[in-house]
Amino acid sequence: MKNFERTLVTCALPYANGPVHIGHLAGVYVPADIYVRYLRMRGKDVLYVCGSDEHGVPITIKAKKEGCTPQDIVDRYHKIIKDSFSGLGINFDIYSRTSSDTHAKNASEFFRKLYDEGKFVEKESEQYFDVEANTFLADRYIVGTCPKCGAQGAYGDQCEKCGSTLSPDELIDPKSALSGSKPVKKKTKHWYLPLDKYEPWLKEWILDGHKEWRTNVYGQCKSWLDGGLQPRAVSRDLEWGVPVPVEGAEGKVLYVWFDAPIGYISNTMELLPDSWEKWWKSDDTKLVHFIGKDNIVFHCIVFPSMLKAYGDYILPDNVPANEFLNLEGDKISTSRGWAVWLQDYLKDFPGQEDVLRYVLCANAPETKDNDFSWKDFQARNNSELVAIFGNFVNRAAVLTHKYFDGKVPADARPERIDEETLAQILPIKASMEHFLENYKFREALKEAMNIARIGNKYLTDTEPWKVAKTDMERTASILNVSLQICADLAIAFEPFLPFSAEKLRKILNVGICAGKDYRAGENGVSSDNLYKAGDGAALHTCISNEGYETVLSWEDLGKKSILPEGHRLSAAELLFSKIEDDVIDAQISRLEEIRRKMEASAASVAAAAPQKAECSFEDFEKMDIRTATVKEAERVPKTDKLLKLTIDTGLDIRTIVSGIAEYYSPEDMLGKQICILANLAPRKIRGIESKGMILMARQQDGKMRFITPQEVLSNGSEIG
Ligand code: B3M
Ligand code: ZN
Repeated sequence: MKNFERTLVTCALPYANGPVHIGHLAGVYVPADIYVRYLRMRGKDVLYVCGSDEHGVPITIKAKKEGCTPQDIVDRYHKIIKDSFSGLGINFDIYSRTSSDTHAKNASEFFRKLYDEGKFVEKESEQYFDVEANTFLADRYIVGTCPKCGAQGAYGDQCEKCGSTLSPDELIDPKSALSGSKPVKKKTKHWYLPLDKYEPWLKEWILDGHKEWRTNVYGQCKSWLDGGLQPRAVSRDLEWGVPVPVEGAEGKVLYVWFDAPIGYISNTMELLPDSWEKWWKSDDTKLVHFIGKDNIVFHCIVFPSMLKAYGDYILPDNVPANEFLNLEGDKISTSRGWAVWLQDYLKDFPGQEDVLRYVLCANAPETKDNDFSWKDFQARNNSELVAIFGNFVNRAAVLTHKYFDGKVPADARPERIDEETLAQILPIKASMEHFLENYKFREALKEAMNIARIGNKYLTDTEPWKVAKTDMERTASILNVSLQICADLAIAFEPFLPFSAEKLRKILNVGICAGKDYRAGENGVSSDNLYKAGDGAALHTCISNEGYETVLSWEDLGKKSILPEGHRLSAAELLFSKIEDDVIDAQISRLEEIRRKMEASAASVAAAAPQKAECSFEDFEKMDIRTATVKEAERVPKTDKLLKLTIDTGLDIRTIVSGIAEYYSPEDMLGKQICILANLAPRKIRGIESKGMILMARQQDGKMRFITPQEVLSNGSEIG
């Protein structure tokens, strides 16, 4: 393995069209944060870059819906997302945005260089155009019936109901989402990145060169590459985005998936205008992209091809993409509200940020989709964090205060069990390092938790509260060992549970070497100076150790006597608190409410009969639909279903036989105004000539109801 001098960690840029939820966190941000914190503890030079992805059609659609500008939308969500990340202890060195000037400049320059060097292919194609709105329609702007599941409101690129990937041409009865009109095909010109040309190189680079990538990532790349790559359009006919910097490209912008990954570079430039290049253009930099599985193709195939086309950029060393996290057994869906939003969590569980970090890492969908459930959340908190980790630390600290005045007692009378216990920790350190460096964060967390288990068991086995009655020297040793294990926990959990690790350090009265970061401003983690653009390549200490005599470091983990004899502790404090049933029940009932709504809407979509084949306006005009009034009504003898109705149609008085006796009695119909198809060819039913048909609506439960005008109209009024 190559020894890199520095590591550049990027996290997928969240779309600024909605807040961040637990799926995003488990997939991308929690693992990235653990990785960065760990590397920094090991003294590595790490830059941690993210920002909002502020272009793309969903943002413009949302703006239209809300009657505001796309800029209003991204301003709103950029702030929400940025604040909620920092609320969870995710402190990027920079969290900028793709609507920034730096980015517009950088992304255009990137495109322009490739354009000038002839790296694109120009192609004309036919695309849907909305004549009423006078604009080309991005795939997202075309809605229609899904050819796969029959759901209405499927988008030109995807059906959200069944998840199928679609192309606008496949939609049944396509309509413009802008005007509702039927779009027409029109010629337009775009620039394409000829991915096919990069295919041999990609095969060598990924399939031969990166066999160590996660199976899901490698597998997806392989299937794309085996399937053969096609040129990809890198421009769109849209107004919102980075304008295509080429003459004659009015009304065209860079495709969001072309500009967004360049955003990683732009944000680095913004933070470190003088030294950004060493992060992106030096072989000594290890580039790691944290993303969700739906972004694999863009980060493993498209963006690397762009970087390769440009030249002198480095390529990712790894792309540890996670699978998806489900919620209570169902796919997270932002449009349906089936999600747990970070901002809500932070409000509902103040002081319990780490519980979410813990549960999302413990259940991280690293190798397969995984599930988040509130019951599991509660169980992990109550029976792991509280009962094992918190309980151990609390017992050790409280007993030290009780028997030894809050000072680390001397290891006065060691026994074999002490050594055996402590000896288990050093191998844990090694295996945590192995797991963390190989992006296996769940396993690493399990190992950290094992330290707490070891501590808990040690106390249960040695029972210092009993020994203290007869043997203070032995009690001193037991607590000394226990406190060393507490210090191990403060080190091991720093990457995973930074808030609790900090609490624990306060109890133990120690600092920690948490490394350096590139945030501007003074030391410390006050949220105000986070994310500000840096004033040069200033390197800061993540955590201030001022005032501490003892400062822990990763290298101390598993060592004997991390805390020296006589070291004074601060007051004991509970690290975690129990989460009661009513708190969990409130979350569950919120979700049940959403589930009820989802099911109701799913049922209505499923039950609505599919639309019939298209008819022409002329077809429609042939039908003479009129208002009429029922003058007489009687059952047709020997039938269950038929009523014979005498009708005043305004044209004549006539007879219609109708199959509505199941739903209406003759009395129900008498005097009612109805709608009829007047010119239906006459038919004999049970020997009675029926002239016309009564218009009925068949509901989703199968029941029929006649159609009546909202107010009484004159009979014979034409409907159409
Ligand atoms: N905004 C997509 C997503 O959140 C996208 C990531 C861009 S990373 C350059 O799934
Ligand atoms: Zn569908």
